[in-house]
Amino acid sequence: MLDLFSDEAPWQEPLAEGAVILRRRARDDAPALLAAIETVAAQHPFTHRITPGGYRMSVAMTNCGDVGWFSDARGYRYSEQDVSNGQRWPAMPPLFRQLAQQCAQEAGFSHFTPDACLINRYTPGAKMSLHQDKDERDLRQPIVSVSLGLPAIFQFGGFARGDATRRVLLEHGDIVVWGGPSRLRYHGILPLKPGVHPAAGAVRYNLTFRRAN
Ligand code: MD3
Ligand code: FE
Repeated sequence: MLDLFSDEAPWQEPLAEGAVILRRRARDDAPALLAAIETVAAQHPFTHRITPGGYRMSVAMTNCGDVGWFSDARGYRYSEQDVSNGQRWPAMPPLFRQLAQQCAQEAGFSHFTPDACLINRYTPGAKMSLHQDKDERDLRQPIVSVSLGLPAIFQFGGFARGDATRRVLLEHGDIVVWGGPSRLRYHGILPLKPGVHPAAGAVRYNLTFRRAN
């Protein structure tokens, strides 16, 4: 007999060629992921970077792994050091690497070994304008993104900035794997709505696992 009340998470939702949402895939790992974010942030606090155009980003960022992504007046790039203090980024927690690798595999990318994890923190009103991720050396490698805390409306478009966009709600525990042709799609996050999430508080976190070098 069909049990309508069974716990069926996680489930997969294909988005586009090479892109799939693993809904609630990180739900059970969320407490450990949030604790690991705290540990990373205790060593390398979240900061609001300045774009090459001179604007302060509304999203606060930190990193872990061999290299970290940031921007300043000189441009967008990966670096082995946090330029604000000259220190190396904290090592990527084994749970982070294992989860990203496992999810890439579930989405059909079997040799993904991330060397960078960008951690974004959104507070109400924070947003990320439409952009492409193309600072990584090998664009055949996917990006794995993990959403935690408050829900956000994710926008994804085509291969030119002006292409039509679709809106997708990303919620606590959702993981998206972006590879193949979808790797170069324009994407962004609409301004975060205020709220309080029981596990994360009044914020949204997004982890993106990347192969930068
Ligand atoms: C589609 N972060 O850090 S995650 C980013 O929620 C970024 O913080 C957003 O875009 C966030 O660069 C979106 C979903 C995502 C991540 C990487 C992608 C979608 C992507 C790379 C290519 C295409
Ligand atoms: Fe991005």
